[in-house]
Amino acid sequence: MSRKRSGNASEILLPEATPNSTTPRPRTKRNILIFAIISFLTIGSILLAHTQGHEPYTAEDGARGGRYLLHPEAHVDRQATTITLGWTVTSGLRRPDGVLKHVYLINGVFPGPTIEARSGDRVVVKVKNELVDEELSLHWHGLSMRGWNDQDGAVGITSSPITAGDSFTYDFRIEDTQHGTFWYHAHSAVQRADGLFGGLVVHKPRSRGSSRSLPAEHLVIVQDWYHRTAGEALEFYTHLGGFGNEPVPDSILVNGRGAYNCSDAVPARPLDCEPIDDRDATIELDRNRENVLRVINAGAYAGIGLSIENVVLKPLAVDGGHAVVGTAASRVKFLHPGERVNVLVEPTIIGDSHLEVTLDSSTFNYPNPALTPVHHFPVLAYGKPKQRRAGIQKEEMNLQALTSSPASSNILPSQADMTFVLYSITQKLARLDNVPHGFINNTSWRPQLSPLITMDRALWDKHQFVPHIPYNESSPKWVDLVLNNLDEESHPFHLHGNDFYVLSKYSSSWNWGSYNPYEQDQPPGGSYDFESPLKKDTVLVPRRGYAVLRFRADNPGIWMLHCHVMWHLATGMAMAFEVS
Ligand SMILES: *[C@@H]1O[C@H](CO)[C@@H](O)[C@H](O)[C@H]1NC(C)=O
Ligand SMILES: *[C@@H]1O[C@H](CO)[C@@H](O)[C@H](O)[C@H]1NC(C)=O
Ligand SMILES: *[C@@H]1O[C@H](CO)[C@@H](O)[C@H](O)[C@H]1NC(C)=O
Ligand SMILES: *[C@@H]1O[C@H](CO)[C@@H](O)[C@H](O)[C@H]1NC(C)=O
Ligand SMILES: [Cu+2]
Repeated sequence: MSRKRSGNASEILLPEATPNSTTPRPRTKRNILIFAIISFLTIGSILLAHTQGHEPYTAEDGARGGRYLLHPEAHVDRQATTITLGWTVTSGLRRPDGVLKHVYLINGVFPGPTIEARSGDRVVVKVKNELVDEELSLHWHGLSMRGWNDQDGAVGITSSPITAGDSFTYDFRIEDTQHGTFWYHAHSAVQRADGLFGGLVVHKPRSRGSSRSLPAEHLVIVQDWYHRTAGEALEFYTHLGGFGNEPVPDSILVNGRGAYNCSDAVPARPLDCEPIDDRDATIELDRNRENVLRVINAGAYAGIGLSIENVVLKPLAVDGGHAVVGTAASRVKFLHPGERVNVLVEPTIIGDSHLEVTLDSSTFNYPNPALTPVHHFPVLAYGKPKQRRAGIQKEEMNLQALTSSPASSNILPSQADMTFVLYSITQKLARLDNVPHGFINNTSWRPQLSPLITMDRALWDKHQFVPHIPYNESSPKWVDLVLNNLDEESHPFHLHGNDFYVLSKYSSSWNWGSYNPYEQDQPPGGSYDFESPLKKDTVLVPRRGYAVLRFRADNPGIWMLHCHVMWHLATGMAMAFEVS
């Protein structure tokens, strides 16, 4: 490993054999490149200044086109360390897909810098809020935050937002047992949907002397994208004519970049749009190695499907690195907001190709003529082809039907110690001015002024639904959540601070499909899966149905459970559990 200082990282990002590196670059591209290099060096020096002599184990790849090549080699063989970062949050006008929009920037980049770490690292991020009149808070999605509940970033639950002009230093340790694809994002207002997020990859340490070969790892952050601000989109959902119909996105971004066809704009909503005619590769496959994509759905609303022309994708792991069984398929779908999947690209014999990203438009409640729900992103391959073309493969892989690798569930007891039955629904009630609100057990969440962890339970207001789970260090409780969904649409629910096993999922075609184990002898979805339940932190709870989630309440704190659709979270589909 010849990588000594952050400046060298740029070399890693520019593989020597980039296929079209001999073709002259058009002026705009060169300017972008120069800008990119300058930003890279600037950020690099900021990082250096903050690392107190440590090598900064981060990839500031945001500045290098759409490619987020990861660096497992810089993390898997080293000791755990402290990663110290300094971030300044601002907002600015950008054209992620050609359409001008105000987006959030961290150290000048959108999406925010990628954090790469290994299990056991301590992460210290000093965040300076330089937004005008806007508070913010960051959440570390999927990390257990064991012992660091107050760093979880959930405004109103665990954290006070950082007010404009102020700074806050997040400080937490990644557990030795955690590795996988994570991300961080704003957990304040609706800022996540305007780009206040970034990737967080925790590499699994390689045992001493191990020669386990490392794949080329590519971070692929996929999201739906709105040309209006998230605030305006929320207004549309709650008041302006949308009235209960979730705003339908306009575009698709991968790693913060897209290419909107300006002639798709509709007269009703004119856009400041400049065609993007020259795009760098989103992914550069290395033909000499295995290639793994770490895919995150960082979007606000839509599920996403993925394919790469001429290759098949084999799911390896979901969410926080939990291994899955899945055959390779030409297309994988659908990954919902908050979910992650690692896929192996087989084979890599291809020449130049493209990544096709599809939005799950089946959930859209009205047509958006401005949206083309399928976008293509350039994929290049370099190096001598070694791998053979794979045999006949499945056409499509349903990510929602994956199962875990066997033996992952040996520790599951046949019965939980506690069972919570929950009902979630979106309603427009006259007493709430017919504005859609999300409810869980008749409670619509709203952040309280002070975070719950700082207040006596008696002072929590009526918007807080927070069942208590007694914590006993020597015998923590196994808890079942029977999460019923009374809506016509599915909701991707995320539990902070805990992974859970998905014991059952069910959707009814004729009734509400609910399950209450206290009233029904048999679950309508059949018996629970104890053999190979998926372990996750974000799960799609099917429409008119339910999911049964089992977790071990061994992590004291107040942990939020909420729908990860931005519009549903913002209108109250959230609650929490107090483990104490
Ligand atoms: C953009 O859309 C127009 C109208 O549908 C079409 O004619 C044109 O080919 C598209 N441009 C690109 C670059 O796809
Ligand atoms: C939620 O509401 C249902 C129905 O009223 C009730 O059976 C259940 O116990 C409630 N759950 C909790 C955790 O209070
Ligand atoms: C739900 O909550 C509202 C107000 O908080 C209350 O008026 C209503 O009676 C509750 N409904 C049920 C079924 O508990
Ligand atoms: C905690 O669990 C242990 C082991 O089951 C038990 O002996 C002990 O009494 C429990 N403590 C409390 C406070 O309940
Ligand atoms: Cu939802």
